[in-house]
This record gives sequence, structure tokens and C-alpha cells, in this order.
Amino acid sequence: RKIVFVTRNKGKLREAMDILTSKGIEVIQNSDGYPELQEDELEPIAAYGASWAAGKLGMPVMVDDSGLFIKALNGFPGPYSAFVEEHLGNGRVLKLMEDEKDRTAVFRSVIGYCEPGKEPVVFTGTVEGTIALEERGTGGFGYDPIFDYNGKTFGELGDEEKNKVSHRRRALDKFCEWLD
Ligand code: ITT
Ligand code: NA
Repeated sequence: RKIVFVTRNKGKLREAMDILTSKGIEVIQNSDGYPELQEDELEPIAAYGASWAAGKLGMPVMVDDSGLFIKALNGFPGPYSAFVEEHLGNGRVLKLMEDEKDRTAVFRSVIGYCEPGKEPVVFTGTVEGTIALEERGTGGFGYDPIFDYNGKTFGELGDEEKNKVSHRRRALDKFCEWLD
């Protein structure tokens, strides 16, 4: 089985490839992009994106809309995660968290899948952790160096360990169950 993954994010692509290849699914990247709705939740963004891209490309497609939701910041950056990563970066997020005692955060990944002419389906995966006091580790991508999971950041874990427990892993497991 082959799946077209519409994304421009190399880190997401690499992880989805690792996870799906181990399940016997070949991943093909498409970097055309898709319009992202302004919503508080990731599910409608992924559903609309998958539906739009399936219509545009005329084939079944998968998208992954994801983000980091920090409790003390009322869920920020959440759906704005890509913008914040690009324009502010991990250092500025840590600065916002300087005086916060509650460092709880959740990574969410929503896989959207759609076949042309059909309704999109979405699968959500989450993983809970805390925002580290400083960046640690060089693995992964994006917010990984500041996301602490059981004492190690996702940046310190390395791809193999991260891919066993990540939000993306959990969402892709649900997606694959649905595919079977
Ligand atoms: P697309 O082309 O797939 O849309 P994107 O990077 O714009 O790529 P999103 O809109 O879903 O993706 O934004 C998600 C943001 O959260 C982005 O900055 C990612 O780097 C970050 N992110 C998502 N999953 C992550 C993970 O597993 N570890 C660290 N950061 C992650
Ligand atoms: Na995006």
C-alpha cells in the first residue's frame, strides 16, 4: 500500500515514513501545500486540508496538522505552532514560561485522510509532558528540545524512542487500524 502525505515539514515526513514503513506502507511526499483554516482545534484544519488536497490532486491523501498546547498559556501556541516556531522559536516560548509553576503541555497530532469525492476522516494522537527549563538534545525537530517526557526531552530521546510514544505515532496507529 502507498500513501501520499501532503506536507512541507521534513521532520514530520521522516517520522511518518519511519512509522508507516514499519507497518508495510510506503509514504510519498507531496509538497504542494493546502489552505489552513483558522480554528482553535486541529481536527477541522486537518479535515479541510485533506479534503481540499484530495480534490486538488485527484487521489487519496493524508495530512498531519499538529501542535504544542501549553496549559499555563491557555493552550498556546496550539494551532499557531508553526508560526510561533518560525517567528519566535523555542527560546521565546521558554521565556513566556519563565515564572510558570505548572509546566504541563500536550503535543497533539491530527492525521486527516481523504479520498476524492468522499468525506475526510481524522485520527488524533496526544502525548503529555512538561516544558523543560532549557533546550536539551539535538534529535527530532521543532519543539522537541523543550518537550520533556518522563525526564528526557524528545530532543534527547532519539527518533526510535520518540516514535514509540509520540502523538504522531498514536494518531498513525489509529489511522492504520481504520485502514485495515
Ligand atoms: P505542513 O506542511 O505539514 O503543514 P507545518 O510545519 O506547517 O507543516 P503544522 O502547521 O502542523 O505543520 O505546524 C505544526 C508545528 O508544530 C510545526 O512548527 C512543527 O515543527 C511543530 N511540531 C509538530 N509535531 C512536532 C513534533 O513531533 N515535535 C516537535 N515539533 C513538532
Ligand atoms: Na502548516
